Amino acid sequence: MSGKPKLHYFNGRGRMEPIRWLLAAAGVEVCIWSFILRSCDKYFEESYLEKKEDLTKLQKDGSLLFQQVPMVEIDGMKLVQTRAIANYIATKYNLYGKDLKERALIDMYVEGLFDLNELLMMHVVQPADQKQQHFANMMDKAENRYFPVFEKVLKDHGKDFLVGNQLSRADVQLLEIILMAEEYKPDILAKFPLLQSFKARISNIPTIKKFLQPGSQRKPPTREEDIAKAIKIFRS
Ligand code: IBG
Repeated sequence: MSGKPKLHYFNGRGRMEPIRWLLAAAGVEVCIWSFILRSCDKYFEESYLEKKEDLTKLQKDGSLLFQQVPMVEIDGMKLVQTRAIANYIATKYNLYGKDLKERALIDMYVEGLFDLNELLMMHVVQPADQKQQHFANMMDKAENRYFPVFEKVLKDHGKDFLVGNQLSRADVQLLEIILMAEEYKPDILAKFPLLQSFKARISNIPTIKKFLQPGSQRKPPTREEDIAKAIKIFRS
C-alpha cells in the first residue's frame, strides 16, 4: 500500500464513520518489523476540521470536488462522496462480493443501511421540539422495516454472512448500524435472534474485534456539543 489513507472530516462519526469501519474491517494496518518486534500502526490517519477556516482552506486549494467532506486521500487520489469512497475501499479490500450478482445484493442491502444510518445520524441534529417524534420514527423504521429484512435475509441465506460465504461490506455496515441502534435502545434486537447471533459472530472477527476495543479509531456517540461545533464548520 502506498502510505496510509488520510481521512479529512470533523472529529466525530457523521458521514465518515462507515469509512472508518470499512478500513478497520479490511485490517489496513501498517506494520514494521524491527529485530523480533512487530509494531503495527493505526489503520488510517485523520486530519480533523476544527473550524470553518479548515474547511475553507480545503475548498480553496481544490481538494474537494464538490466543496464537501468526507474526503479521503488514498492511492494518490482525493476521493469525495461517502458512497464512492466506500465503494473504492470495499472493492480494493475484497469486501464487495465475488461476482456481479453478489455485488447487486450487497448494493441493495448497503443502500437500505445507508437510509437507516441517515435517520440515526440525523437524530442528534433535530431541534428539541422534533426530537421525540424523530426518535419514534427512527425506532419504528429500525424495528419494523429494516431489521426484519436482515433477519429474513440471514434466515433464507442460511450462512454466516449476508451475501455469499465471506465477509462483505454489507456485514460490516449492518453491525455498525446494530451497535448504533442499541445505543438508543439496548434491547432493540430482542425480537431478532439471528441478528443477535450475527452481531456476536461478526464482532468476533479479529480486525473488527480490535476496532471495537477501547482506544481504537472508532468514534464515540456524537454529543450535542460536537454537533454544535460541526454546525459552525459546515453551515455558512
Ligand atoms: N453526498 C455527500 C457525501 O455523501 O459525501 C454529502 C457530504 C456532506 O453533506 N458534507 C457536509 C459538508 O461538507 C459535511 S457532513 N458540508 C459543507 C458544504 O458546504 O456543503 C455534515 C453532516 C454532519 C452530521 I456534521 C450528520 C450528517 C451530515
